Amino acid sequence: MSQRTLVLLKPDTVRRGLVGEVLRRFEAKGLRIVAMEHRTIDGAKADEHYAEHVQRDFYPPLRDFVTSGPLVALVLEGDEAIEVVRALNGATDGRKAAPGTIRGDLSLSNRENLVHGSDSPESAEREIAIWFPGL
Ligand code: RTP
Ligand code: MG
Repeated sequence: MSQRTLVLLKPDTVRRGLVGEVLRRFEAKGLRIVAMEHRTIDGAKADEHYAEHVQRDFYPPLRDFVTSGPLVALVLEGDEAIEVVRALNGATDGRKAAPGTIRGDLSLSNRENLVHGSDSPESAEREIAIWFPGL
């Protein structure tokens, strides 16, 4: 079933010059970019996006990180896009993510792990409305 999912290329991806490399992997897989924006977010936007994590111990440094510079937000569309993107992204911790995944190949960090992908249809709907209202 065709789905849409919200993807972030986090500030480490932009800083490290890996936007093209990461987008290439999504496009090569067959996912279509239906919206994309380069922007820097403030703390309030980070809190909205990471509503499920704002009370966690790891959130303050995560908030600093995602607001530390420009990121690229996009919506990808395709068959089972939510699960497919999370499989391409790999496990959260780049040190443990499998080789062949974006994080497994390109990240050595549990925080600076390059990408975000919605984790369910409900999350995708909520996150797309936050980042691309009206889409
Ligand atoms: P994402 O939401 O970014 O796609 O990543 P995920 O589902 O694999 O991981 P999640 O549990 O939702 O965590 C969100 C982001 O928070 C940072 N994080 N830091 N213990 C820590 O220091 C820690 N745990 C998670 C990561 O940037 C993770 O992607
Ligand atoms: Mg998550």
